[in-house]
This record gives sequence, structure tokens and C-alpha cells, in this order.
Amino acid sequence: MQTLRCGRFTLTLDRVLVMGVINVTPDSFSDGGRHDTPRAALEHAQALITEGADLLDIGGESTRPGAQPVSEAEEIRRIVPVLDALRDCGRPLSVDTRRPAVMRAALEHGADLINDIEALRAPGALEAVRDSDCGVCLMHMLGQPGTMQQAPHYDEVVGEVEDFLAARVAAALEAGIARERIIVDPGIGFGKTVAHNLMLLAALDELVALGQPVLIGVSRKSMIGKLTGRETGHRLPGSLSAMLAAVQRGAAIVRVHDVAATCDALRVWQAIGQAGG
Ligand code: HH2
Repeated sequence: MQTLRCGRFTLTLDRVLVMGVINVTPDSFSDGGRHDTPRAALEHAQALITEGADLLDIGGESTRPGAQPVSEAEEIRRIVPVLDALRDCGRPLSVDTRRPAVMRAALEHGADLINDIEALRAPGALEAVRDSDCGVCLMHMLGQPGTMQQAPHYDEVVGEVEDFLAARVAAALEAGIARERIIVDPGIGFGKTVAHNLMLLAALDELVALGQPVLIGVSRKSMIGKLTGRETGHRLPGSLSAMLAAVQRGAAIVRVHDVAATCDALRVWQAIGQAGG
């Protein structure tokens, strides 16, 4: 059975794990401004754990298309009190950051996983995580959040994303990060059109074949809005559908805002799978 080393935790991947999102940002696309004090974040975390979250992903910088970067100091100021407040919540704490200084601060304050939309490409990022025992999520992104949705182009999206992730896994291994610590993610919506996202989801088994657990984030994303014509708050049915399509093709971890509904959907999906033997 595949396991994932994740700081204080070793997670067994014998069922799909649900990562609940806690954005401590004023401007995230789906829940911006709602959990941006440690107290509000703690309450939100407790609710997500009760709903069934296996991990919590804390983000201090919005990476929605067109988002403006925040300063490193501000990102640390947002993240650290939340990590301190959640430290003993019993779930692995992931920090969504691409800055080495934020990674170091997060690890000092008990983060178990570094979730990096830049796949540890920033100078010093591999070194920042190498000597800890944290998990790392290496995500594919074409371009930068501010401009990534301006006409993204690929000759062959699945192959290019696969080659990128394979190269980043190799770089992480080379830096001394054990294979059991590494997750990969095609980065749905990060420098991709709806057609690119759909092709990546449809061919997810090709990324699963890399041998690392695959994380997928589709929750409430604009792809769901474009396919259904729904605003952010009304994208749950579409998000669940995309999530199940991803787990059907081998996704190991799903990053979601709606934890209770996701757990229900997974329970039914898994029961059907088990009945099939
Ligand atoms: N998506 C978002 C942020 N971080 N990390 C991974 N590994 N995979 C994803 O698909 C992913 C991610 C964007 O979603 P959200 O956090 O809700 O929005 P914002 O970036 O505006 O905070």
C-alpha cells in the first residue's frame, strides 16, 4: 500500500484523501476574506475536520487568475498565527506557498506539507524543504498567476505536463527529498484553457503512471463555471462531478472547499467500487 510521508504524519493512501482549503486571504476567488483571522481560521478548520477533512491546506496568497502577489512578510504574517492555532488539531497542516522564506517559517511553525504551485522552482525552494520531513506537492503552472490565463498554449498538453512533473520529481529526488514525500498535481486552471483542463482530467491515468500520488484541485474553479454557467457559490455539483472523474482515473488526494459534500460523494463512489469486488 502506497504511503505518503507528511511531517508528523504518515498517510496511507488506501482511500481518497480530502484536503480542506483554508484561505487566509482577503481576495481568494471563492472564499476570500472569510477566514482571515486566526480565530476564524481555527473555527473553519474545526468545521472542516468535523465534515471529514484528512488534511488542511492553508493559503496566505491568492493565486486566482489576475491576482496580485503579496509581500513575503505579509504572507508569513497571515500564515504563522493560523499554523500556531491549528498545530494540535490532529490533521496534517499543508501550507500553500511558493516562497522559500514562507516555507521555512511554515516548517518552523509545524507545517507538515508544502504545497507549491511553482513545484519548488523558486531559487532556494528545494533547499528550504529538503532537510525537514514534510510532504511536498509539486504542481504544474504555465506562466504566472497574474497573466497565466492570457492565451495559454501547448502543442500537446498532457505530454508537456507529464514531462514537467517528471522533471520536477527528478529535481526533488536529486535534492535529497525522498520519493515517499512527493505528490504531483497537473494544476487545473493554472495557465490552461477549459479544453486543456478537460484533456488533463480525461488522461489523468497517464500522470498517475508517474508513480507519485496525484492531487487534484477543481473545486469551484472557473472551468466549472464555464461548463455550467454558474457563479462561484453555485458550482458544487459541477465540482463533485469533476472530482469523481479524477478519482475514477486514480487521483489520490482532492483539494476542496466543500468537504462534507465531497466526503458524501466519495463514500457512495467507494461503496460502488467495493461492491464490484
Ligand atoms: N488551486 C488553488 C490554489 N492552490 N494547490 C494545488 N496543489 N492544486 C490546486 O489546484 C490549487 C492549489 C486555487 O484555488 P483557491 O485556493 O480556492 O483560490 P485562491 O488561489 O484564489 O486562494
